[in-house]
Amino acid sequence: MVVKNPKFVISAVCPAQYPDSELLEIAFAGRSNVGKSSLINALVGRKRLAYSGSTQGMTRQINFYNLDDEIHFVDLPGYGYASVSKDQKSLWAGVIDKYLNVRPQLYMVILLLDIRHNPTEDDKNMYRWIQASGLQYAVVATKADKLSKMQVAGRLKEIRACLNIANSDTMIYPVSSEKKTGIDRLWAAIDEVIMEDSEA
Ligand SMILES: Nc1nc2c(ncn2[C@@H]2O[C@H](COP(=O)(O)OP(=O)(O)OP(=O)(O)O)[C@@H](O)[C@H]2O)c(=O)[nH]1
Ligand SMILES: [Mg+2]
Repeated sequence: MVVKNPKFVISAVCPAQYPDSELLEIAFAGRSNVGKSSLINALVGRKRLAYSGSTQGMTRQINFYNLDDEIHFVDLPGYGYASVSKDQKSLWAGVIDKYLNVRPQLYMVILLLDIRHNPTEDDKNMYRWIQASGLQYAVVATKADKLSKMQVAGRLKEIRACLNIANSDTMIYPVSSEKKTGIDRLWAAIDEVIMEDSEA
């Protein structure tokens, strides 16, 4: 979709604070610093709608964005952020798990992986959870601008192997929020999923 008017709705940590709305939600999940907020900005064509930055743990709450009253984008806090206390970590994990498990509006999860690194145990768990959930999903490899085209192909292969993704089924979409590459292709994939739903 071409987003005309993306708007921040609310930051939430518990279900009572989630927006009271029937709009379907697409959530962005992934490790801290992987580029979730930057990808949301790239997809909606705004520089600073979602709060992003080089300090890990920029997004500490669940941020909801309304896209033209058609859909909500949901920016989740990152998991696996090393430099916080154990208590803080389990608090954030709780915020993410709660959202994923109780929100009927949740329709699709975009799982982000840094193209330069192999998926961590947290990533693998998240991928397995998404698959088991029956939700729609897409896997995205971020920061593709940091590698050459040749390297991108090699890394995608490696990531597929780590996640046990057989060649034909799931696509992994390489993107660069910085250079805006792969964004149109990811939108096409999202649109296809939304379209399927409205036809069903
Ligand atoms: N080179 C490059 N840097 C990127 C890209 N996407 C994000 N970054 C950088 O990576 C850092 C983290 O980006 P964020 O979008 O804040 O990451 P996040 O996943 O939202 O992080 P948390 O909110 O901490 O979970 C920032 O310094 C971004 O500028 C990209 O496509 N290319
Ligand atoms: Mg963020």
